[in-house]
Amino acid sequence: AHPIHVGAVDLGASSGRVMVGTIADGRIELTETRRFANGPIPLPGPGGERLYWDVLHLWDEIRQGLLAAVRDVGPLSAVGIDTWGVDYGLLGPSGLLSGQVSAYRCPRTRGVPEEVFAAIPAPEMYSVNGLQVQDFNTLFQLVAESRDGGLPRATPADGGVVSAAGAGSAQRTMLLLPDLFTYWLTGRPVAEITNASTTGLVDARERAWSAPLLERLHTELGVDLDGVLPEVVEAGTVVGPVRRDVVDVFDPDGRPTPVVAVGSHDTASAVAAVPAAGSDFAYISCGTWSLVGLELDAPVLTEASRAANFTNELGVDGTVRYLKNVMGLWVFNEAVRTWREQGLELSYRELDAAAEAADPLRTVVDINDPVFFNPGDMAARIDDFAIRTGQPRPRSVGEYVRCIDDSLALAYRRAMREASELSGKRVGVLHMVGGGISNRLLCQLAADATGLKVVAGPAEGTALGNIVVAARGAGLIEGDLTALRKLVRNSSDITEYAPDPAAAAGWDAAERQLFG
Ligand code: LFR
Repeated sequence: AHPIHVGAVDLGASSGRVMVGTIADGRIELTETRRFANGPIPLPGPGGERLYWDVLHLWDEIRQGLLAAVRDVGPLSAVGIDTWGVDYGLLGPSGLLSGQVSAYRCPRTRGVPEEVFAAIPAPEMYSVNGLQVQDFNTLFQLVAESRDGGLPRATPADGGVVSAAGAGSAQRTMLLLPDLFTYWLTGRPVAEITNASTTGLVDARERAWSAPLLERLHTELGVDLDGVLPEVVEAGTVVGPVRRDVVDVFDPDGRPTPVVAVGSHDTASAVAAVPAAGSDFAYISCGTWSLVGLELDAPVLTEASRAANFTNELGVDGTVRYLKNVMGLWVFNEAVRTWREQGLELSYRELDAAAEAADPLRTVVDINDPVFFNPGDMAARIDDFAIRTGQPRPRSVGEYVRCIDDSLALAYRRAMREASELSGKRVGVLHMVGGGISNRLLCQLAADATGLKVVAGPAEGTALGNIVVAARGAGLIEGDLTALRKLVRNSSDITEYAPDPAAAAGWDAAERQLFG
């Protein structure tokens, strides 16, 4: 049989890439055809700084990457796109992008959740959408957007007439970023469910927009989303052929390549690629964020789950991703960025070696503390945290990195235990996927802190999860999630880490000291 080439566009908050997965002889070989930097761009705004994505640049990189794929590797039999969650573009009545695309760390949503919950109580909301509360959830962004005038606001008092020009929000279409790029490629607007589930507007049980929630948003907050949200599709749906006048990408028969709505939330693609054989696994998707959790058949919508801020995001093939956002390597990346600005040029390898040599658990912070959310000097914030909690400040770059790694592992330990308790699911093994697994110390610490065997790999989990779902959606391969995972496993470098039983007491003590 001829090898099958599948294009995967995978955009992260700090970098993007276009990959080709070549499927042959029961395994997938990856070729990267383009890699580029990404990051939020600050602009001055009313009351402070705003953060935006340069989507036109991203779009151009996607086009170049896909053209390079066909040119350098071969015709593509399918294409899938995934990005981080929650962010979106709005189309105007003619289908053109209207306005800029805000980045999820933009402070415009500060205070918005509180305002929303004053009108729609948080427990009521969680019982429907099962979503963790983060300022950046699309729902909160839309409230901020309508306040800024980007989404015309309908007040109940004026009967839904929203502006002098009469351009109501009904004339906007909201497309999450992967759906926006898919729209530009195919001309068809859809909302792929895994990413739609990060908006806060989806009924987690029904896997559809929640009509009652939309109604409440309209009547209580004047945010009218009637007609704004596109048709929901499950992951694996062929959205349509690529428009060759837009990007000349074609399959081996010379026909335009089908674009498949894959698990378009990057975390959904990463979880689809967890190379688990059984079902008693937990996972950590390690990138800018660490997403820590379990795969379930049904959402957990209990009050205890809400109080612990666990999320029920939706996965491929009817699954639920029951997980917690842990601040992740963002803190490390920002620390390194600051050190480089200060003239300190150290490679990741040197930094990891220095962390490995440092004393364990000397300084530990609550890595999920909001002080670590915004861009900036992380070492200074660690110092503040240490002083505030009566701990010694790190004395060297190695000690700072060790503090970040130890603190991440401690957060993994807590999230893992909570996920298991709240869902009632027993966990036997911990899979780690994503670029962060190149940090071997972090993998070992995750094993030690959780007491679980860690199976690390693949590093390119998101791209592989994208590729297998795209390939199956286009009818190129068959099989359930277990079969797809086997294909991923056959294609990946996997490293196992055994927990060190002697380490357990130290983690108990660190947790007690920090969290009581
Ligand atoms: C990871 C991720 C997380 C989401 C955050 C913001 O890249 O998609 O799952 O909570 O980014 O979208």
